[in-house]
Amino acid sequence: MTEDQLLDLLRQNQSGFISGGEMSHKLGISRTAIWKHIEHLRKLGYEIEAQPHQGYRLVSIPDRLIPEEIRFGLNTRWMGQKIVSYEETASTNDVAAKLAVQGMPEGTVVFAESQSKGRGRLGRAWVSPKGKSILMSVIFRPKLLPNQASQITLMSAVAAAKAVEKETGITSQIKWPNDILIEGKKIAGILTEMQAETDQIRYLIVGIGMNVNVPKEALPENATSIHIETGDMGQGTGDRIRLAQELLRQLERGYDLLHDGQWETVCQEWQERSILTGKQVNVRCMERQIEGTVTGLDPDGSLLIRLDHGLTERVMAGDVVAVR
Ligand code: BT5
Repeated sequence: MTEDQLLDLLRQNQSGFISGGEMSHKLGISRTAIWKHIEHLRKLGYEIEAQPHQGYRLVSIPDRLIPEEIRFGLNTRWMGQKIVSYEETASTNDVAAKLAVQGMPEGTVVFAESQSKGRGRLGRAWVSPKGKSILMSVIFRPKLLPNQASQITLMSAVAAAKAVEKETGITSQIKWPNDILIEGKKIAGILTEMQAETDQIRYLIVGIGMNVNVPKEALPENATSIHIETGDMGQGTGDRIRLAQELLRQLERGYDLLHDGQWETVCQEWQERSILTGKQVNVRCMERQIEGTVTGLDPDGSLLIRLDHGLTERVMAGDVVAVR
């Protein structure tokens, strides 16, 4: 894409200026076309200085999850080949579902700077002040049975935890099924939604909300953000972008593992981070409360709970309401 190439030229010459003539020659487009692209990039939030007789210089990039920035240095094979981004939308999961119905491929990603109806499970709200979080949804078309879909949620939880670890050095934990925690406080949540027939998943959307630069006062109790945890990190332009890119790389890796039949590897990475394994828990599952000790994960992604009288129960979905 010409605009990406133009941005690359600006990036390569960031310490000085590059003339309109040189860019026009290298990209094979007119100087007027160059100027139009520069104007478009400025509208996206790129600060580009222009000097007569010298040309253009990239001063700063926008702190926005836009395709131009996510694509740069992403290095994935199939994840994020198509990226759509919004300043505001109701819910990125809804946009992704619409795109999936229209036939968009696996790995299509939707980002938003804010959501007017961001949601968690069971109609709960997801809070996100504008431009401070990662709000994204990914389209998958897994060759799994609908009752194995939680494998994807758990894989995504591992991906989110690993991305946080890699980019910030902070250890995070996973609370089944979909919470990522730092020191017991929620930093990210995952909402998996799908369209399926009895024996086939048509598409599955993984929505991830991650608090990056969100201040404490904008979050519910028991929540935290990368900025709160690290103090200095998460401030600068680019951190959300780097985190989002790592998240996409980890999702690609995890999904490939599942695709290659390596659930055991994903499961092990999950167990290493699970705060529930070995704990006495109380799980609310539909109308029931189940109490017992968490022993691990079933290959379909269910939580295995050994009840006090010795039998093991598999819990497909629910909320852990108490941990001891
Ligand atoms: C979740 O639900 O944790 C899944 C959240 C998924 C959000 C993403 S954002 C992109 C995509 N588009 C959407 O519309 N959704 C997805 P659940 O386990 O039900 O947790 C919801 C609960 O987490 C709420 O009831 C609050 O208590 C808490 N919560 C809300 N906003 C939060 C935040 N920013 N950080 C931490 N906790 C939050």
